[in-house]
Amino acid sequence: MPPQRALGVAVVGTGKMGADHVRRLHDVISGAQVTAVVDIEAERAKTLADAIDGCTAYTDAAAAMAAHDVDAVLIASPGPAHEAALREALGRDLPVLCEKPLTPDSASALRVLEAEQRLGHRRIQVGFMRRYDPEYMKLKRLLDGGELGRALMVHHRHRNLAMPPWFTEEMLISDSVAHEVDATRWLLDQEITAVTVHKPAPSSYAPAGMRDPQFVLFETRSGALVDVEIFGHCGYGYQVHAEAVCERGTVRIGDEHGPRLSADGRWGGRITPDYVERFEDAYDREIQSWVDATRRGGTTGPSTWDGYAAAAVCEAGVLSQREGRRVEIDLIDRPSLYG
Ligand code: ISE
Repeated sequence: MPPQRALGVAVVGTGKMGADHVRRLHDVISGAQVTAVVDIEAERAKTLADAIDGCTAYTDAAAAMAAHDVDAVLIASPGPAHEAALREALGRDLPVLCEKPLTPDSASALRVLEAEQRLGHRRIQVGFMRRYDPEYMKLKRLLDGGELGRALMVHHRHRNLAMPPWFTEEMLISDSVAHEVDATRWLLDQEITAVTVHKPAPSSYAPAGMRDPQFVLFETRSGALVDVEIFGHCGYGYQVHAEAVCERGTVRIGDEHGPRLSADGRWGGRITPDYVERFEDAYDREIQSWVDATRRGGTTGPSTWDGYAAAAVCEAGVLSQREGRRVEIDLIDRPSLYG
């Protein structure tokens, strides 16, 4: 593709995230154009495509990827549909931004990893957008800078206002804690070796059949301990905090996101209702950097390896959640393609 031409992007899956990425690519991102939207619900795809000049609606991802005006693919369909779409894109050597999870389990993630290795170069960026959040980026820089010494522990808090009705207890790990899995691996620059899920007495507002909140403990290769409070139905807003405890100091992010107001003898601020608003600028940065790297002919950001490692940790987490025991994680050796 000539670098001066806008990158023609097919967005596969137009639910909450996919529709937001269509808007973002169309209104915010430079150097890209949405040329295809794909959804198994034809009407939904058509409504989105009709609002964008030069955009075609499809119900089949493979048909969209074969179109002459599609240079790259953004996959935002549900996790179980990712493997087929990823393999199709790799078969066509198309660059991909794949929303998390890469795939729902480590066996399917490994198949994708192997397909990309057969291709011989990286084509996939996984949508772990917290790596693009300004506060997370500052935390990463501080940890990498070394002035605080080694990180000994990290405390994560991940609270959602409420989950959609189809959200299961397993998804607290595979869909939500998946972010802390990636953030931990990235921030500490090492793999997670074991996971244990604890369940306190549930909130009386937890949906039937779901123990909510839960407390997850990761052990890492260097012996750091990392905990995650995951609360699916906290009822008051969306909050994501992280605090790294290092040898010579602690760093905490996520407490305030927005103006602090003082009035009527009180101070306070607003809590964002969901991740689309809380991480809006992270998503913008993530998609812009994918478009820029792709137009330069390269690949950036979290890789298929990161997607595989996260899938393996989440799988172990779900097992721990089910069986109430500590579960160790056994990754394959990291292939040379992924540094
Ligand atoms: C959702 O799928 C996300 O990816 C959000 O970032 C996360 O906070 C939420 O818990 C998940 O359900």
